[in-house]
Order: sequence, then C-alpha cells, then structure tokens
Amino acid sequence: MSEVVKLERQDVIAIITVNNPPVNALSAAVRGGILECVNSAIADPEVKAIVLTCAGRTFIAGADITEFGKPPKPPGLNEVLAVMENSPKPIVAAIHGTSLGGGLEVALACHFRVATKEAKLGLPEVKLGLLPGAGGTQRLPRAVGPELAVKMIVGGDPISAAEALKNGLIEEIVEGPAIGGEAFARKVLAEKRPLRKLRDDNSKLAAAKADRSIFTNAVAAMTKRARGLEAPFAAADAVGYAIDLPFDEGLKKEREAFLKLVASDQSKAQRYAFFAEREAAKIAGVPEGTKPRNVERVAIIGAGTMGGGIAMSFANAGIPVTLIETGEEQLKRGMGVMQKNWEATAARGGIPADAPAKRMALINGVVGLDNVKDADLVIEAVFETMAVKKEVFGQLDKFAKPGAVLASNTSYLNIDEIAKETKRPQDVLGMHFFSPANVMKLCEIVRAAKTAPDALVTAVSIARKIAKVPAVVGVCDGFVGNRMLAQRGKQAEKLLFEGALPQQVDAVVTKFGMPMGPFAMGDLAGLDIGWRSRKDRGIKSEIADALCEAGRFGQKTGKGYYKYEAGSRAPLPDPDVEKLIDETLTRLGRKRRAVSDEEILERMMYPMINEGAKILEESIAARPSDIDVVWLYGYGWPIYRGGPMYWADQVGLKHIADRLAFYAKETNDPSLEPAPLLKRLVAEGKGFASLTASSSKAA
Ligand code: T1G
Repeated sequence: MSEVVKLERQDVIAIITVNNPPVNALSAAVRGGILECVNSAIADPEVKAIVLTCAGRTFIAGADITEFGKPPKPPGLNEVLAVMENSPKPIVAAIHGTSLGGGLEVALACHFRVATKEAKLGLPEVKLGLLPGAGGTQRLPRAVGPELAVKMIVGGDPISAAEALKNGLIEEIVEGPAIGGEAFARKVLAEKRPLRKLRDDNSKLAAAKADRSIFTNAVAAMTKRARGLEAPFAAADAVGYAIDLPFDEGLKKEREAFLKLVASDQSKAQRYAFFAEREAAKIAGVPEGTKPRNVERVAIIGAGTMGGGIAMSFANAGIPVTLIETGEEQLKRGMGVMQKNWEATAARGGIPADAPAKRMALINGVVGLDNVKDADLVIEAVFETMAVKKEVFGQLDKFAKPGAVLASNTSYLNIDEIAKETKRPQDVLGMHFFSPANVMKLCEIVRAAKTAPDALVTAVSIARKIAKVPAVVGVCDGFVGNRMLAQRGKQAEKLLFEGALPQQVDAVVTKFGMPMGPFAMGDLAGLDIGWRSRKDRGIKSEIADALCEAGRFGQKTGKGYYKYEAGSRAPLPDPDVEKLIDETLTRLGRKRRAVSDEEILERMMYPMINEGAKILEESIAARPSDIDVVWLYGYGWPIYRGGPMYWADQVGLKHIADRLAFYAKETNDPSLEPAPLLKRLVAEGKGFASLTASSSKAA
C-alpha cells in the first residue's frame, strides 16, 4: 500500500483507490502503487473481482507531465497495464470527472469501464505535442472503432459519458464511481461475464480493414487544421497500426513514435504552453489565498461587436447576463447578431440545435444604465474613446452596487484615468477581450494602480469560468499584446518602403505559423481605422494613406493591401497596389531593394521580443510566460513554438540582440536598439526563462 494508492476489500471485491491530488496524475508512485495493489488483489484467494477508482474530483487525468524530459522511473505504464489486462480476475474502472490520456489508457486496460454521467473521457496527448504512449492508439480503436478513435486521438477533445456509452467505450453510467463500480463488479461475477480484453477484440476494426477510406477520411478531416504540427499526423499513423498490425507490434510502434515526440522541440513547447497558461492565472503580488468576490449576476454595457461577443461567452458558459444598450434599436440589432451567430454554429453542428434558443434566453436585453444595480460584475464595452468611457464609469459609480467589480473592455485606454471617474478605484480594472470575443480565448486582465487584489482574483476566476485564458497585464498603451503588435506593424510598414510587397511579408509570417500576416490583418480590421487615428494625430504614413485616399479600406471595400473577389475573404495580390507603392516611393525619391525572407522574419519577430523585454522591465507583465500566453491565445502564435519569449530563448538572445543592433543602424531606427533587459540577459548568458521559476516546471 502506498501513500497515493490504497487497497481495501468489500468481501470478494477488491477496491483500489488512487489518491494523488489535484488530478490523480500517474506519477511513478501512483504507477507503482497500482501495480502493487493489483498484484496483491490477484494473489488474494478471497478476491473475485477488482475495482479501480479515484478519490478527489477526478479519475486519473493522465501521465504526470512534469515527469517528461526526466529519466523515466519504473514501473513503466505499459508494464502496469499488461498486468491489469492479463489479470485472471475482472477489473472494473470506475470513472468520474475526467479520465484523460494515461488515465483513459489505464481504463482501457481494464476489462470493463463504468462512469458517472458528468464524466468526460479523452486522449488529449496531441495537445501536448504527443500521442497516447500506453496503448491508447491500439486499444481505443478496438473499443470504439477507428473513426471515433481518430477523432478523439488526432483532435484531442474528450467525449461525454453518454457518447462513451453509445460507442461501447463504457458499459454503464453509474451513480457514485466507487459504489457504481462495485455494484457492476458484482454483476459481472453474478452473470459470469467473460473478461473483455480489448487487445484480443478486433471486431470493430473489420470495417476499416475492408474499406480503408473510413480511416483515411477521418484522418483527413482531423488534420485539416494541423498545419505545421507533427503530433496529429503521428497520432493518425499510430491508429493505422491498430488496423494494419497485430496488437503487440502496434504497441511497439506506438511506443517508438511516442518516445520520438516526447523528445521533440514541438512537444517541449506545447508542454511549456500548458503550464504557462496555468501559471498566468496565478497573480504575482496578490496575497496567497485571496478569495474572489461572489459573482452571480453579470451586466454588460454595449451590445455591439465586442459587447455581444462577451455576452455570448457568458451565455455559452451557462451564465445569465443583463445586456444594456442606450436604445431599443441598438439592443435589437445586437441581439439579432448573437442569434444569427448561434444559429450559424448550430447549422454547422457545432452546438445542439436547441442551444441558440437556450442561450438567447440567458441574455436579458434592457435599456438604461440603472439596470446594473444588482450586478456583481459589470463589463463596459462601449465606443473606444476616453470621453465615452469616463461618462459611463461616472454613471456606473452611481448605479452599481457596492463591491461590484467594474471592468472596461478597452483595448488600450488608460484604466487609471477611467477609475478616477469613480469613488471606487479599487473595484475598477480592465477585461480586454479579443475579437471575435465569443471565439478568441485570451482575456487581458488590466491591473490599475488602485485595483484591489480580490477584484483581480475575481476577474481571473470569472474569465476561467467562461473558458477564457486570463493574463494579468499593467496599464500602458496597448497593454501587452497590442503594444508588441504595434512594433511589428511599424516594421511591416517600413519594409514596404524598402522594397518588400505585402504578400511577401505576409507569406513569411504565415509560413512561420501565424494565422495571418500584418497586411491581411490590416485589411480584416479596416485600414480606415488607423487612417482616422493618424489624421487625428497629424501623422503621415504615405503608403497606407495613399491606399485609404483611393478608398481601399480593406475587406470592407473589397480592396486594401489586397483585392478580394465578391463574397470571398481570400487576400489576392493586386498589381495596382504594387503600382501605388512604386509611385509613392518614386515621389519620395526612394528605390526598392530585394528584401530576403530571413530579414523579414527577423524584423517581424525581434522588435516584438524587444518590446516584450521592455514590458517585463516595466513590470507590465510579471513573467515572460505571461507574454507567451497573450500571444498564444490572443493572436494565434503557433502553439508548437511556445510563444515569442519562449521562442526567443530557442533562437538565442545574443543572436537576437546582435540582429536588432544591426537593423537599428542599417535602417537608422534607434527604437530597434536592444532593450537593457535583453542586453543584461545576453551579458549573463541567460534566457528569458531564467526570470521566473515557473518556467522550470514547464521545461
Ligand atoms: N500532470 C501534471 N500536472 C497536472 C496534470 C498532469 N497531467 N494535469 C493538471 N495538472 C496540474 C495543473 O498544472 C494544475 O497545477 C493543477 O493540476 C490543476 O490543473 C501516457 C503521455 C485535468 C482537465 O493532457 O487537461 O497521459 O497550477 O488548473 O482546470 O499516453 O488539468 O495547481 O500547480 O488544469 O480543473 C495527458 C491535462 C497527459 C490532461 C483539470 N493528460 N490536464 O482542469 O485544473 S500525457 C492531459 C488537464 C499522457 C499517456 C500520455 C486539466 C484537467 P497547479 P488545472 P482544471
């Protein structure tokens, strides 16, 4: 018996309970404990059947990710699972919470599986740049068939207990896991059910053996968005081994593929990202144990694009909101957009057909700011000018109840300024969602000078509750993400003046793994927004201004840096743009030069990393990994590259500093001079990872 795995007997039933908080991860101690208890139960002549269950909030949620990259400790998981599967006595896995990764692989090596109705079962290894490494790719196709197995293993998303029952992954849905498991074990004994070893059951593989397109079509569907990633393709190949090879051979090839991935740069980056996301939810400088305020009622001000998207995020999480507008017309329009969005998703099968109506019912649309009076959290998403924000917060101070958290969704305005409009600056902070707010996961939680610790903890906790990824940032122009993006945009503009074309710059950035380049992004957002702001500030940007003066605002006018065919959002290079650039450069007496892709990549990424260093120096972000979380979840930074600061450490800070210094001189741009922190780290021979201990957990 070990500290983390206990064995007890209820007459002829042995109950093995894993207790390794917080998620019963399969550490070496857990693996050893399970093996020891299974062997004892098998050896005990009184025992006729065995139940494997877990204490705490969940069944085993996988291998212990912190063990990866370290020398493996015995027993190996495959060794434990072989003893379980070959047990002469039936073993029942009793599942609750989430049975994920190695956890589901343990359950698959049992002869029977039962689960509570809220349980979720999945093999998410691919999200860590891995594939199931303990038989999951060989046993799951035998349990549910290759098609669903590909969906679960290559996609990485769990299925519900109901779906697991329907597809034969579990035998029954039970009440409490241990009691249900024990009752099922007694049923197995009473009915003298033969042991079901998945390794020996090829019945569900027959169809795909006869018609391989069942498998290949499923793979094609699940790898459509896997551009640049290694694991999804390796995981799909491993399911193929289950169809093509005898079990033991398939198991061997799965292990080889797993070991290759676990050592890969991509998986190291994805495991880093997993922990970085969780670290970001721990707010630096907030006293340990600070509790969130109770949030039962939420009010959102503004039913425009952002307000509507934010309201949808709450309704998607089943949380009712009061949506406030200044007039019935605006309210009706906003509600209509939400209804349309949900109906489009339901039509695609993304949510159940009855979900749009259910979610619309959670949104109470009203007119008048006084409707915030019962809200525990108010999120303002009105027009992005300081004057309007100040007006709204002055009103909120009047109508909102004491202790309500007052959040602004501003993407760059000064929260300290906004807080001054209230007598309760301790309750004011930013919750900067990213458009489309019902889709993008990032929420920058902006900490103002007087924001109270528990207000911050409340915002982080509610963000996680609506399935967002929070990152706490400080007050400055653009906070973290947009402040770094501005540096990239500046260099992108300059590259056009030096001879590169929009399509060349964007191609380099998308090849790197970003979802789109700076010019396609500009066309999407609308070039007129920047044009108006430049005119307000008396700033010229010859090429961008020339495009706008020609009415080329981007997708909204069918032409911008690119041209767009009617009804299509695909950016097409436009010779007229090249002509406009040439004319502008001639007028400015400038000549185009050939710009290499390598220079473009360096000038797109290194200035952003330099700005990240300045953000850390100014404590606008507490950790380099928080900056990475912002870019992974707010801008689509490729997960297999970990984030800009993680990637910078892989490239090497000395190289980056040297190239920045070169471009600063070459293009006469002092803003490209390496930041003091960057120079210090180079001098000390360190990387950004040395700045916070958290990165070591993610290594
Ligand atoms: N290993 C180590 N620590 C883990 C962990 C894991 N598998 N899962 C979670 N944690 C920590 C997490 O860092 C956090 O720590 C705390 O537990 C609570 O997590 C052989 C090789 C289970 C759905 O990918 O998806 O099995 O911050 O904040 O929101 O084939 O955790 O408190 O210090 O996320 O309630 C496969 C990963 C592994 C599942 C719970 N399994 N975990 O979500 O809590 S690879 C996974 C999750 C594998 C096999 C392969 C979620 C959760 P701290 P949390 P949550």
